[in-house]
Amino acid sequence: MTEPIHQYSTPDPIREFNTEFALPDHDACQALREDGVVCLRKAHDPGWLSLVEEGIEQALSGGSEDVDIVEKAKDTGRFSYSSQAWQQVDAFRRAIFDSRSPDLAFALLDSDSMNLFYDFLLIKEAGTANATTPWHQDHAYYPLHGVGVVNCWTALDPIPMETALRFWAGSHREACLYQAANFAGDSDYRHVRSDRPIIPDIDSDASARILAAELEPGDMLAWDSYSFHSAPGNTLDRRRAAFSINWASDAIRFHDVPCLASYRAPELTEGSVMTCDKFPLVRTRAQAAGESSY
Ligand SMILES: O=C(O)CCC(=O)C(=O)O
Repeated sequence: MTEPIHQYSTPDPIREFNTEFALPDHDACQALREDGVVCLRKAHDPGWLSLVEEGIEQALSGGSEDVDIVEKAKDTGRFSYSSQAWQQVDAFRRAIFDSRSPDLAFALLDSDSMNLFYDFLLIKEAGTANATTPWHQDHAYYPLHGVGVVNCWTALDPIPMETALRFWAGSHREACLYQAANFAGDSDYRHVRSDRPIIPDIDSDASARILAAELEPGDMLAWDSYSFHSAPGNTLDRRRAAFSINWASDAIRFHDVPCLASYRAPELTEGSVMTCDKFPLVRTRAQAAGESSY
C-alpha cells in the first residue's frame, strides 16, 4: 500500500488579508475565487468571541435544531457540532446580525443580495485525536441548486498547523459535486447520493495542491461550499472550536431532495428563492449602497 502524501507533507499557505479595519477587498475576493478559500485575519474582535462563548452552552443543551455528538472509539473527549441555533440562542443571533459578520460575507459574494443559510458550531474537546474530519464538500449535503454559498468559519481557540483545516486548492472550480462523506462511519448514513462520483483519494494525489493556515481566535477562513476540505483530530490538550456562518447569494435556489431538516423550511419548494423566516434576507446591494429599500 502506498503512503498518503498530503497527510504528512507541509501544506502551502492560504492567502491572507488583514480585515481588522477593512472589509475584504478585490484581492481577497480573487483569492477566494481562484483557490476556493481565503484567510481573513482579525475578522472578529474579542467582544464578538465572548458573545459566541455566551451562547455555546444553550446551543448544546437544546437551543440548536440539530446537535450531533460523534463518538470515536478510543477518544475520551467529545466531538460535537450543532447548527441552526440562532433562532433560539440570542447571543448567536447578535453575533450574526448585530456585528460585521454580514458585511464581511457580502463583500466576498458577487451578488445583489444575501441570505443567512445557517450557523454551525464545531467543538473538538481535548481527547478527540481520532475525530478526524474526512475530505468533503459542504455543498454535497445541501438541498441547493447553484453556486454561491460562502462558509465563514471563525476560530474560537488558537489553531496551530497540527489541527488546522486543509483545503484542496481550486477544487471548487468545476462546480462538480461528489458524494457526501460520512463523518461518523455509521451504516444507516442519510446523505448517500449514488448518482454522484465517489470522492477521489486526495491524500494520495501528488498533483493536488493543499492549503492550510494557523489561526488565532477571531481569524476567519471563508470558503466556497464546493471546496474540498478536511481536518485532523484534536491532538492538543485543550479545546479546538470554531463558529461558522453560512451565507447564500442570489444565485442559490432550493432543491427539494432528502437532506437534514436544518437545511429545509416548509415554505420552500423546488426552485424557489431562499428567503423565508428561517433563511432571512440579510443584505441587498441597494442597502449596501446606502439606499433605503431595506
Ligand atoms: O474543523 C473541522 O474539523 C471541520 C470543519 C468543517 O469541515 C466544516 O465546518 O465544514
